[in-house]
Amino acid sequence: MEDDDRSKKPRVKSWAEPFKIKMVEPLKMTTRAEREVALRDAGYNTFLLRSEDVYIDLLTDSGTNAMSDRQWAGMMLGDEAYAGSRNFYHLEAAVQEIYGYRHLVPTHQGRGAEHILSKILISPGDIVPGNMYFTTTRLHQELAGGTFVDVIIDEAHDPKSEHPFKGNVDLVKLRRVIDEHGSQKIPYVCIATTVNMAGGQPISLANLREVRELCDAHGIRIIHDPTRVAENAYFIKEREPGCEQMSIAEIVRALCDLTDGCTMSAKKDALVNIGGFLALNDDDLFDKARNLVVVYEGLHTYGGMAGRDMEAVAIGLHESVEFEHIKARVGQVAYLGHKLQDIGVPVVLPIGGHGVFLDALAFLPHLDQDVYPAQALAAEIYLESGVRAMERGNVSSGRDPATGMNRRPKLELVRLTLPRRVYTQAHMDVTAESVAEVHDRRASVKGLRMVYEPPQLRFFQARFEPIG
Ligand code: P71
Repeated sequence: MEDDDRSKKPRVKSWAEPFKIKMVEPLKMTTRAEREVALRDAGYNTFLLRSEDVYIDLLTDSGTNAMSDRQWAGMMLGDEAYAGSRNFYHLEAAVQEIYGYRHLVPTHQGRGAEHILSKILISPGDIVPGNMYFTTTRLHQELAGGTFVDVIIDEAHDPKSEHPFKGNVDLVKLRRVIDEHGSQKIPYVCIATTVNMAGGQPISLANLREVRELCDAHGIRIIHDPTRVAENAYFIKEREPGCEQMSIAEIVRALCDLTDGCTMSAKKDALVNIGGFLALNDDDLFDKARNLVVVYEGLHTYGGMAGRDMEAVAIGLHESVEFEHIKARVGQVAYLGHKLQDIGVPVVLPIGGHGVFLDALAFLPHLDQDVYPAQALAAEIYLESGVRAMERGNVSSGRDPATGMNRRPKLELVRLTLPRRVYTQAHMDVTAESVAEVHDRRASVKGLRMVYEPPQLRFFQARFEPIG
């Protein structure tokens, strides 16, 4: 009888990570008193904490991934020749096969590629439209004399909107920018897959096709930021009509094929600890990039990476488009996100590809944006449990160069970012419980005053003091 009952129950189909763990790194537990000292010493900025004082490190998914045994084996095959390293040719072949771009210029990480691209393509007075800013990308555009203009759909700025493709470009906004400034002033449109600052939100293939058509009509290039393109491809497979049967690799290739080149931080999707590249289809641009990379990064066959690093990136790129890998990766983020949502913590919806983003304005409605609620919330979560998160709000957004005022972005977020293949489901449970504890006493969380402010990318080194 009992057996019959059980057989009528719907079966839950569990899934698990497509790997087992071969090497472990012990974590240090700290007391609240130790964390109070560490946080004060760090000026209430989680970027300034020592990693040793952190229990679960969700600061970033950048360079914090666990490499596979195949990648480690590849490291042993590093060809550390100054010129013409074998590993460069492996990486070139991987980029050509997986992304489809013709020419590769290696760089030490993503911002190295952004620097070179911005110097080549942007002239003072130029306009660079994009689907939301990223901190380093926008800074390099500005340093080259350009101005970034946000053309992402409005829903991206609304943490509650459940639009399935919050990374989409608003074609009306883009058309307006082209009409206003003229195509000669627009060296390229910058398209990120997935959009980090919007909460890890994807762009659809259909939308990118429309962007391509519009850009073709005006002779404007599209430069892709594929730093997390595999996560974007997974969301397309799950959500975009007509794409259910496509493989992750096919979707990644389809996205890249709609663009003219890319600046890539290999520290995310490519499952390594360091690396990046610029890839271009145009022969002349490639020539210019190759000339500049030797000035700023290193010879054009290593660009700041060791041979072994390039080998690990080449192997990691192949692993990044494996379905079971990306399903588990995005699935773990969703697990944490839904757990927080169930507790009643305000999170950006839909849950993103690389992390769960807490809505600090909804979490701490008693704090004005100029006392940095997201910074204060990240500090409080660390204090609670040793979980390290990252501010992605008013501090990250910086000051408007024209007015000198804080930009006060619509999104005031704390990012709980998951390194790939590093933490377990139990770590996610502990994280959710820690955030829930802070949520219970949220009314007592106080704001912060900035007491040291660097002129550029201030979030990295800024220091704060509690108010009151
Ligand atoms: C992230 C990072 C690393 C980071 C960078 C700046 C501030 C805080 C943390 C880096 C990206 C990225 C995208 C979409 C280019 C870069 C730069 N992200 N594009 O999210 O997300 O790459 O770090 O290799 O130079 O923690 P780089």
